[in-house]
Amino acid sequence: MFFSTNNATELANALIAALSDIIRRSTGFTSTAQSSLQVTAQGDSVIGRFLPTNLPIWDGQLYKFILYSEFNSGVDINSDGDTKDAYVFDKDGDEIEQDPTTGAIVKKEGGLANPVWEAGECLSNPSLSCYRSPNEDQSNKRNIYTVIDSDSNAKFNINDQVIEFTLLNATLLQDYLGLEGNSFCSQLATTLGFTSLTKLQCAKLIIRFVRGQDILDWNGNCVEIFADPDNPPACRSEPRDNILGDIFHAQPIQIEPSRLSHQLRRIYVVRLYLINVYGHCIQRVMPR
Ligand SMILES: [Ca+2]
Ligand SMILES: [Ca+2]
Ligand SMILES: [Ca+2]
Ligand SMILES: [Ca+2]
Repeated sequence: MFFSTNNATELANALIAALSDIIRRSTGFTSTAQSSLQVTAQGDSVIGRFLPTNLPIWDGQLYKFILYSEFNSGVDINSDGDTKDAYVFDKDGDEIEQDPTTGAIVKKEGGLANPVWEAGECLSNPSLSCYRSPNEDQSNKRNIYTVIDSDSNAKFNINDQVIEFTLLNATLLQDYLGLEGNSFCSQLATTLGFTSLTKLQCAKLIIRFVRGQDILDWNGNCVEIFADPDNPPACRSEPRDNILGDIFHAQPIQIEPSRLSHQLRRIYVVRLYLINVYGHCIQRVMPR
């Protein structure tokens, strides 16, 4: 984008046009996880995107679409004389693209794209078969892992243990949540109507939030008093409507199962770095 200006008014208009273009582009931000291996084989495509809003956390989505490679099929789909092109299709088999104005992922022929799945929806909507509960005592719980300095050498390396990011491990996790030397826990206590919270209680509330519970009652359906910080009412332990948050600072990585491994064939892993919130790497495993 280039603007030529001769006076103050034209310069002001040019700046407004440039900033408007930035805003328009930012509403359509996507990051796509595709490696060269996936492009040369017919497989899947995972696309993360977010929508900036005036809410505390921006709404993020993680879509799975179908990646189709001319190279793999040997068919020159677009009849341009080579078999080097790749396409992304939705669940209906329609080619998709991103609307340059709204940022929405749409069918090229028109209408919204129909993804194979969208991870945020799978984590929020109990009526879907892909649903995973934010409550760790449920059989269909989300599997979230992090790493602690288990050998206490003040470094994170291959010797440290992966542990589940659960209330059960709150005592081990609390020192990794950055709760000391700041007013976060006292602010959280005030927000929730408590006079104070212990560090462990504060850590447990964060763990519940990260797992996807509506601890802050963002959907506003609470009528019960939140009397005991260790026992939130159902209206605060239910899944949030928007669990993923923005994916701007995350790097979705798609790891396909080995074609030789029957046991792993039903499993794929999507890894999200929630470094914009807590500075910790969190992994999630969901069934295909
Ligand atoms: Ca072609
Ligand atoms: Ca081509
Ligand atoms: Ca260590
Ligand atoms: Ca609620």
